Amino acid sequence: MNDFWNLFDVTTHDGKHHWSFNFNGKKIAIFSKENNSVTEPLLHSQLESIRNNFIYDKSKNANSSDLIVRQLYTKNFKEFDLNTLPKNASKELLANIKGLNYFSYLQCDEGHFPNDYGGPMFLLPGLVITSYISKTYIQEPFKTLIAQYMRNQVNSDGGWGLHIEGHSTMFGTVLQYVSLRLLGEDKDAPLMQNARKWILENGGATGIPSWGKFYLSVLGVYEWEGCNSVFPEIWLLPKWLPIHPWRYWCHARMVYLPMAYCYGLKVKGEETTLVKEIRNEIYTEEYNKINWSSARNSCCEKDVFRKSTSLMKLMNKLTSFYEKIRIPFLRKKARDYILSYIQAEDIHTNYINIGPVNQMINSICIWHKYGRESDFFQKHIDRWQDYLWLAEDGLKMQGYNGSHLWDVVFCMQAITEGGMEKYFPEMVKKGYHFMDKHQIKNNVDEKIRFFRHQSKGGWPFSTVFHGWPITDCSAEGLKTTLMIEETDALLDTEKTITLKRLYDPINTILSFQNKDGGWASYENTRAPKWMELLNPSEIFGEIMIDYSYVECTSASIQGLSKFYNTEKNYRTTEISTAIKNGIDFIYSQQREDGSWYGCWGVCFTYAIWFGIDALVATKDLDFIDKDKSVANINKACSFLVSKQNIDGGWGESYQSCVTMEYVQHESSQIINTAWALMALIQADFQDISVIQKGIDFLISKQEPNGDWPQEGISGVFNKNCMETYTSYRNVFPIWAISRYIAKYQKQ
Ligand code: LAN
Repeated sequence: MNDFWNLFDVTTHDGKHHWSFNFNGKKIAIFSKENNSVTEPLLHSQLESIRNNFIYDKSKNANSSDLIVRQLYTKNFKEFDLNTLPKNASKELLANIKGLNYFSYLQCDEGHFPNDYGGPMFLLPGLVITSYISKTYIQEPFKTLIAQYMRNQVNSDGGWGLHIEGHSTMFGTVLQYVSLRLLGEDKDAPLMQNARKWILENGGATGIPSWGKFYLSVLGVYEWEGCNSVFPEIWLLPKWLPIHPWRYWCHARMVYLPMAYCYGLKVKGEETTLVKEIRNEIYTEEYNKINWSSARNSCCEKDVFRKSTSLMKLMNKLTSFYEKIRIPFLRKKARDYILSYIQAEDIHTNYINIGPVNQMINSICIWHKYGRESDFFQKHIDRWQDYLWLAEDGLKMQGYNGSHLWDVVFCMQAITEGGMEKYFPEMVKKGYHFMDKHQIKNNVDEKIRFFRHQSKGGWPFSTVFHGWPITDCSAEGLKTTLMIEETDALLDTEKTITLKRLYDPINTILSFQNKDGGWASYENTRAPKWMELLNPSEIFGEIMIDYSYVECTSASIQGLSKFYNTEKNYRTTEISTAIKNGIDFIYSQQREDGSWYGCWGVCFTYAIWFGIDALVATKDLDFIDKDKSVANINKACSFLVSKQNIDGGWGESYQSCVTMEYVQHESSQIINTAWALMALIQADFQDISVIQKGIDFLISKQEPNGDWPQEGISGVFNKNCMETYTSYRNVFPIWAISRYIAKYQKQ
């Protein structure tokens, strides 16, 4: 551990985390709402020293361990007083108490667990480019810490991947290269020379995927003519057309929305000397000689995940033809509409926006329309910090504004399943309070005009301020509330999430169900699957519509069935029909070999845990075909057992997500092991030795203070991009052991 980081202080406020640190006795406030700037200019030598304290060796593990926040939060760490436990306490109970005692220190006063939610490498460049064109200069020491993160995450071949563990791609490499240049890096520094070599040897920046072409065009180091059209008028098409964007997956919709604004106006920053220099550094030919229209469809082989389809090519031809004859009146109408949409999203999300990509592109639009000094733009800048996170590898941008609610609901379930609330009642109180505060209380304004699903009663992934409800977060919220209320961790007067407030999530969850019986992520599926043929991104799979997912469906079924078993007087018939159809969807997604493919975690072990939990939770309901469920559960167990390693653990590589076939990790992984165990224990798997070996593996990996080490990356989106879930290394081993204790060691 690094003493330097002891100089940092963290305070949390309003569900957000603020950082400040002392340097040589000077208090330097960073990311603080009250004071968004550095109080004293830093000397070159001080910056050098900061940089030296953030040297990270990626070759051991690309995933940093979130040491800074953990070191800060455990400053006054004390071991749990084991004398308060029964003399014959099992080793599993002791491990769990140790694990929870450590984890309790990571819970902040608001009840959540601030942690690193990084992973993707294409987010921070969005911030650097936006700040550059809008002349929102990034102050020190942020600038140094951002550059340091990029430096730390370079691959050994000189390039950067789509995410921290990924192989080098044109997208990752050009974006980091350009960002580092904007942050002041010399083009002749060895890091930059290597990166440039990578870029030029792989065909140059004309081969950057379309999202990269977009960012480079806005910066002015690529020409808009070299981009396929993102024509704003698409928003004026009749809504019944399957290609109308209101039908897209909300993340795709909310990213292509501001992109269309920028494309329509060919938004571009000032042509500075640096911009002109970069133009001469990243291409294999002279900038002025590049054939932009042929560059439109070029994409570096190392980046391609989904090849452009014939339908997409046809569409591109039509839209580039339209671009030549575009009708000014329609363009203006579309642009005005898009702007009103962006501003509605700003209001709905308190300027946080649905994700890190639309936050930056919306900022560009708002800057372009209203200017740098405008209140609207300043409100955006205020929110940039919500996406930033500092760990021992530097300052990074997260995939979301945090995973607050998600961590809380899992932790609460991990505690209550094993009866651990009697040892950690305060943790449960704080967690429950967080869930209470962050349940979404109202629908958004102009819900129909802006195609928003109902929100009331749902739960978000992060905070109520973000406010987009998610199917499984809502269901986990409902289930967790009921689980906590069944324990005696709360006095009756503390049970503030009243039954009536649970009717709202029931309504919302029921309304989220798709025709195929499954649940998608944020909304219903709104367009046919063939829309995926029009996925323009090259690098992501399944982004066009919101599909039904095993994970979201399982969580929704579990939430509904928990409620169904508790309260029989509310929409009982609809709930049972929804559960039945949901289970049919789960059956339909199970592969011949008994497994399920995971879309949001790495990978099969994650989805099998969800699949089995849904089948077990419902198999005894009188409208479910018990024999079928049991047979399917057994098949899934056999699959899991066939993947267990000799050391008792399970380990899956993120390549499982990409290839859609189970790929063993080179070593057993704590998180995969915990998921596999939770599934097997829930399934009542008969060969206890399989389970015992897994539990022993988890315990053997636990560190003396109760933490577990950070291993490989464990989250994913759109099949190809990975995401770090730092709390998982604590929550899941604890939960697996809790489940074990509840099953085999009931006191
Ligand atoms: C997330 C994070 C949470 C995740 C779960 C709740 C775990 C999942 O069960 C449903 C899908 C959801 C909500 C999800 C969807 C995609 C997100 C929002 C992310 C993985 C976090 C980051 C990612 C987002 C799309 C990143 C930006 C990239 C784009 C392609 C726009």
